[in-house]
Amino acid sequence: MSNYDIIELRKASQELIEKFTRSNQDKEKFNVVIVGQYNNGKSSLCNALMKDYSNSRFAVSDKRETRKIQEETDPANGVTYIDTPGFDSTHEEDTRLARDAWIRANLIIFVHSLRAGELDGNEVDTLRTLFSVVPDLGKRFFLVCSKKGEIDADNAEEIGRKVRAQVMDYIGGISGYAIVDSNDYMEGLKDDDRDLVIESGIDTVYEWIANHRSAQSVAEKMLEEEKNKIERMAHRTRDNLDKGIKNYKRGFKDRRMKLDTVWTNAKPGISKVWDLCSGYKK
Ligand SMILES: Nc1nc2c(ncn2[C@@H]2O[C@H](COP(=O)(O)OP(=O)(O)OP(=O)(O)O)[C@@H](O)[C@H]2O)c(=O)[nH]1
Ligand SMILES: [Mg+2]
Repeated sequence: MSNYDIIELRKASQELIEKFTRSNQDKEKFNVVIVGQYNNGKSSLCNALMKDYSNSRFAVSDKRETRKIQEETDPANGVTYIDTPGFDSTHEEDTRLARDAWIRANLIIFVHSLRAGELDGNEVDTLRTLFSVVPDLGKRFFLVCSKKGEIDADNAEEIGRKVRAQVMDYIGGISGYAIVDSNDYMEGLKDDDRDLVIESGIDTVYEWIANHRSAQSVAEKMLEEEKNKIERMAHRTRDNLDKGIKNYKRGFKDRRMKLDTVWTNAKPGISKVWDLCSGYKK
């Protein structure tokens, strides 16, 4: 019992230390991970949030563009935006890379293009996986419906409502939602057009990030859960050891008492034999 417990405990503690060392690399960072189907406007959103009017810090293109994780920290607020490759079932390596980034997230922004209508199968699969992997997903999840300027306003509201309901179905509650247009936002900033900036909806995303700066990262949350598991394991092992020692002591006392009884019973006989032997010797 105890040997097995101790080996398991040592293994679990070692794994915890390794994970802690890895997650510690992000200790000073506040990571906002941008997730979504390719071409839905993830990199454009990152540029908008960085106020990069040249729209070039994160590469933007009409073809499948972001192939590896890119991260940039905004010196204005210390937020690091992590742009991930767009997922789909034919690019498994990209999907794996994107998932590596999830673990580092404090907050997750899921980008869906209004032009695509409702969520497709890949997006649904991703939401389901996110939900199964990321603790407290709803609390750190923001849904962005992008490319607002590309369809008429009523239609945008209608699609947005449906997509939001779909997301809620798959992951439960979500923490924030906005219909945005990153291009309009950058345009508005460049031209000093305050109305366009407000209409673009990007300020809602900023505010949400600012209001959630105390969010623990996924890695930290996972470590905390594992630490609690190991603590419970350690308590169980200690209790088992205590029980073992108690049983051993009780057994020792029983054996001692048995020996005393044997000795008491055998003593007269032994004395007799001793006396006989002594007589014989004389
Ligand atoms: N009108 C409009 N176009 C947008 C918006 N966001 C992105 N686009 C356009 O959509 C295309 C794809 O944008 P990206 O930002 O590169 O999309 P992505 O999700 O990063 O794509 P991948 O890196 O391939 O996964 C580009 O032509 C952008 O200019 C938006 O909010 N409004
Ligand atoms: Mg991209």
